[in-house]
Amino acid sequence: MISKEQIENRYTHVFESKPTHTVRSPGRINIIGEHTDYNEGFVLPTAIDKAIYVAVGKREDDLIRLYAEDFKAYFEIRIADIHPVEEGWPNYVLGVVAQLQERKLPFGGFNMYIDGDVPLGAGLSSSAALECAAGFALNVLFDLQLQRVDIAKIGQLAEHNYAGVKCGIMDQFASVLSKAGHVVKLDCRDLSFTHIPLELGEYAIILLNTNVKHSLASSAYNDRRASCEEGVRLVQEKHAEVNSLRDVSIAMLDELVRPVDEDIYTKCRFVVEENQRLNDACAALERGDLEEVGRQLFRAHAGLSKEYDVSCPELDFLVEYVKEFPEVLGARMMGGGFGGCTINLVKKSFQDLLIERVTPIYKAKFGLELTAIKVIPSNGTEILI
Ligand code: GAF
Repeated sequence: MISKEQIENRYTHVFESKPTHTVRSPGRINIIGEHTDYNEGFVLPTAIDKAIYVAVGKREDDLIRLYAEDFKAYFEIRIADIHPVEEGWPNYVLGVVAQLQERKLPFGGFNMYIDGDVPLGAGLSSSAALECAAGFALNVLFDLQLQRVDIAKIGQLAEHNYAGVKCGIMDQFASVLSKAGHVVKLDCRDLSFTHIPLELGEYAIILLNTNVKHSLASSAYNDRRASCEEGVRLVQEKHAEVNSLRDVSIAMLDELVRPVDEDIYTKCRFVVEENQRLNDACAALERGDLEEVGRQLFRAHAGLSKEYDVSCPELDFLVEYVKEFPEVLGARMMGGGFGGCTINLVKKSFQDLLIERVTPIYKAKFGLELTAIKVIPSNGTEILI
């Protein structure tokens, strides 16, 4: 946790004035349901106790001035000149601003100080957290009357247009609409959702961060999305009523996609089955059957690795390794893939021993540090008062 005072003091130091609002927007985990969001399926994420913090204040001119603590870097642009930039990190804010322009919302120049404790590139959605923190902060600063769902949608479009990733809405939605102690079961078709209590009893969720960052992750992500869309197009040739993989059955895929393209078939089948796994895991969670939730996590990983092909050797190793311990009910890679973290459902009394055992073995095998992260399901975006 970073305190409000700390963020405000840093803003004052950087911009030589006082901020008017400070906002915290969290990163997320996802229990199960990967690559389902952009296929109008379900996801089961929640916000975590690690967040991006921004402090904002109005300016008299038409400049946007940003400062990112992580990079010790300033960025400045005139509102009228907004475009995606080489530097990378400003795009998450500029993409949000471009959406405000697109919606013809009234806003002016501002300063924004950015800090946070979401590990970057770990698959915990630090970029979505920044988009939502920026959207939320500008909403209050300029009294734009946006709802939380609007802010999530704006963040998603910022990611599409300014970061080039055709992501679904899971990460932004989890950042703005989570509730402490709960997971969000979100229907990505109509954005209806319920908060389900995450009652883990003697178990806990820990993340094992591979510290692998795959440079081709965004293009591979967009490729997967394109495969799903092509699968839907093939099914639509016979079933015009189908809109997305949400409407597609395995029988339809067997008949209409498999004969045309085996790879697209495998990817689409994964998505259809992942939705089913999510619904099964949700039902198990609601009746307190954590063993079954764990089994679904292992199955999901097998699909993500062998069928959807978004894992990597480090993630596969970590999931395989924990299988030998009865204290670990389930594990899988989490998020878009190609690196980042595994999510593990582990007996609380065994967490530290697991970390102690796996860390040196992982280092010896891959020459990389393994970072264990204990997370607490937390509230979504908030203004710090
Ligand atoms: C990334 C994306 F941003 C999400 O929208 C989602 O598709 C996820 O990968 C995979 O489930 O985090």
